[in-house]
Amino acid sequence: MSEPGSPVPPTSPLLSRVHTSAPDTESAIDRSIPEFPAATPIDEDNYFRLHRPPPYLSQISSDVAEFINFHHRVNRKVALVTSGGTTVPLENNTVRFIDNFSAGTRGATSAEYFLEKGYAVIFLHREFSMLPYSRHYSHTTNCFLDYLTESPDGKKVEVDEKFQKEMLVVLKKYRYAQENNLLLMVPFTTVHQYLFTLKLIAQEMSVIGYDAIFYLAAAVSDFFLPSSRIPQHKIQSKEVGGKLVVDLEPVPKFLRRLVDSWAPIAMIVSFKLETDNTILISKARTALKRYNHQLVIGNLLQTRKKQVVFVTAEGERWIKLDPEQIKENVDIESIIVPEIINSHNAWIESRKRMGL
Ligand code: 9Z3
Repeated sequence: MSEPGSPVPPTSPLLSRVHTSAPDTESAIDRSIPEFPAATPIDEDNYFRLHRPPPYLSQISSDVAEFINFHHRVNRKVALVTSGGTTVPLENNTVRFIDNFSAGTRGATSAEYFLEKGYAVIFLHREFSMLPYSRHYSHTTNCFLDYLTESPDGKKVEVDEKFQKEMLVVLKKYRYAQENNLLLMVPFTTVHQYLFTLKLIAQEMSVIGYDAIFYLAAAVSDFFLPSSRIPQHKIQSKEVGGKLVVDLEPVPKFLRRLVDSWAPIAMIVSFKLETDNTILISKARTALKRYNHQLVIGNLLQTRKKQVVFVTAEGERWIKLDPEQIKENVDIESIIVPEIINSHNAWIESRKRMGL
């Protein structure tokens, strides 16, 4: 959360005041089509057998195992926070790819609140999307140079007096997380890398059982181009007759495999994104039933920073920022995450009672 009434950096004259990241809502995709079925063990076997794992996966595996063991020894709970959009490459030597809008704000902000509440966080994020702590100064419409000034003697760079207080708070939290090995950054870019890495991390995390929470905020593509059909080199316009027709396959819905097989004792929270408010709750409820996990958080593209709806087996509950909180720039994640941590504690108690 930004400090209430904290100074707003001037928009650099070099940056445009026009924002291009939000397209015309009239052109939003109609997602009222039925959901794809949950992935079966056969779908899982096919996908992970027919696609080559990313070459760096063993490096990630040892980093994750070390991180989990480190926190397991002191009984610290671990949150896997996924964040940002996945790409769908159209060529192996990728010039063109399909992407989505997600900047990773939800994930990066939520990770900060999990850390604040004493969790260790594995941050599975789209490379170059928002990161916990640095998000306060990156990806904004303000240039980071606007936070800086020259020292009076003109020999050094200093943080502008106006931003000292707020930046010091962020810096201390960042350093604390770093020095105590509380935050492990794991990147992905493509949907394929995301899926391989999610499965790997889930399996590594199984040693901590119910002390693990999965907070799946990444915007994962619903469609992809299987490796058997990806051309090796840049698609040549003359070869496709001047028209590019993209024929994508549905991405298997591995959330069910996560719940049933990869992390069966952990608490799992997924997000459901829609653009049409009339279908949000029913789609979230369908996802909850289909994947059989603990919580779906529904949100609309247009209002996701101000309101979300928690959908559980017991019912649904909205969390909405009030006008005062909106004015004060309260992060909605500062409300979402503590609520989830309460549910996680209840989840742990219920698992213990079952003797798990
Ligand atoms: C979300 O719904 C996230 O809240 C947002 C956050 C992606 C909207 P930003 O990065 O946006 O802060 O700009 N994430 C999940 C979206 C998703 O792909 N869900 C799947 C689905 O809807 C289910 S796992 O089918």
